[in-house]
Amino acid sequence: MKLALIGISNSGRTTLFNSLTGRSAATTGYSAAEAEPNMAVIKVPDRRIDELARIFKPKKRTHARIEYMDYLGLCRGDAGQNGKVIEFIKDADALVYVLRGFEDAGVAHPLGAVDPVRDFDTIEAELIIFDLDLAEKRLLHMEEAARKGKPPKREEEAAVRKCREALEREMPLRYTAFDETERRAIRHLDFISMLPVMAVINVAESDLASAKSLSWRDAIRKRTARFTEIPLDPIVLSGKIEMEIAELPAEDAAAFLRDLGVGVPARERMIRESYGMLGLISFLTVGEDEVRAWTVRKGAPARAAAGKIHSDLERGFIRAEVVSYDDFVKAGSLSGARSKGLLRLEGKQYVVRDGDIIDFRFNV
Ligand SMILES: Nc1nc2c(ncn2[C@@H]2O[C@H](COP(=O)(O)OP(=O)(O)O)[C@@H](O)[C@H]2O)c(=O)[nH]1
Ligand SMILES: [Mg+2]
Repeated sequence: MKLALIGISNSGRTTLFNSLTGRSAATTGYSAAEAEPNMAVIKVPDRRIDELARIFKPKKRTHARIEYMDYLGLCRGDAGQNGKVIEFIKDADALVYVLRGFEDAGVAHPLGAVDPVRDFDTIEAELIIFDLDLAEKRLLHMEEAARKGKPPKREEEAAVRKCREALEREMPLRYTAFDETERRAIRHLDFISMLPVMAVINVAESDLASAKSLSWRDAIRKRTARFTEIPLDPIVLSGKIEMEIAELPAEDAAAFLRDLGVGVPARERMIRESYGMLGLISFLTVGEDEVRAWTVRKGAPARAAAGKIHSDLERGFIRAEVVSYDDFVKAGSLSGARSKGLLRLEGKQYVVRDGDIIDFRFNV
C-alpha cells in the first residue's frame, strides 16, 4: 500500500516524511525539479504484536507494512503542465494532503500567504481539472471511434459521463457513488480524484489546539461535508515537533509528549488513519516461530485471508480457529481460550475482523 504525501511546496511534506519514516531526507526552500522521490516502507505500530510476542516469545515478530512517498510540490496549473507530479500521484493507493498552517518569514509560501483552506481547495481543484480533462478526452475518443464504426462499450461511456457530470460540479470522484459495473468500466482510467484522501495541517507548536487551527479544520470538514456523510477531518500536527520526537529515544519521547499534552504522537495517529482510510484491517497469527500481523481489506472472508499467508491454505481450506485478541488476552492463553469456549470454529465465508487471532486448518 503506497501513500503519497502531496501539497504546495514548503508545506512541510519532507519534514513529515522524515518524522513518519525516521529518515533524514533533505528539507529545502524549493525542491529541485530533478530530485528523486523519497520512499520508505514502515512498520505499522501495533501494540498487540508486542504483547503477543511477550507471551509467545517467538523467534520473529512481523508488523504490517505501509509505504510513504514524498516528491515535488504541487502548484496551480500542474494538472495541465506538470506530468511528473501527476505520474507520482497515479502511482499511489491513497493521498495525504499536507497543508501549511505555520508562519515563518524565512520559508516562502508559493501562493503568498499562509492559508491551509485555500491550499486544500487548490489541490482539490488540480485533481478535478486533471480528471475532467481525462474524462472529456476519453468521451471524445469514444465518439471518434464510433464514427469510424467502432461503438464504445456502453458501460464505460455511461460511467465516464457520470464522472464528467460530477467533476463539472467540482465533486471529487471519491465522493461519487459507483456500482461495481461502473467501477470496473473506469478502473483503467486511473482517475486521481478517486483516490482516498487524508489531510494534515502542519501548524506551529503554539497552534496545536488553538482556535485558528480549529477553524481551519472545521472549514475543511465543511468543504467535504457537501459531498459525503463522512467528511474529511484533518489531523492537526506540528511537523517540526514530530521530527524532533522521531529523533528521541522512546522514554524521552513519551515524556516530551506528556509535557505537550499530546497523548499519541501524530506519527502513530497518521499511520493508524492511513490504514483506516484504505479500509484495511489486520488479523494475527501466533506461535513460537512467529507472531505476525497480516493486512486484509475490511470484509475479507476467512478463505481469502488464508490466501494472504499461502495459496495452499486458501486452496485446501478446511476451517479457521479464531479468537479475538481481547478474548485471548482475557483468557491468557490459547488453551485457556479454548476451555472458556472463546475459541470459535469458523468456515470459509467467515468475515475476518480486526485483531482476530487465526489458526487455519487446511489439507492439500
Ligand atoms: N516553522 C516551521 N517550519 C517548518 C515546519 N515544517 C517544516 N518547516 C520548514 O519549512 C521548510 C520546508 O519544509 P519541507 O519539509 O522541505 O517542505 P516541502 O517542500 O513540503 O517538502 C523547511 O525549511 C522546514 O524546516 C513547521 O512546522 N514549522
Ligand atoms: Mg520536500
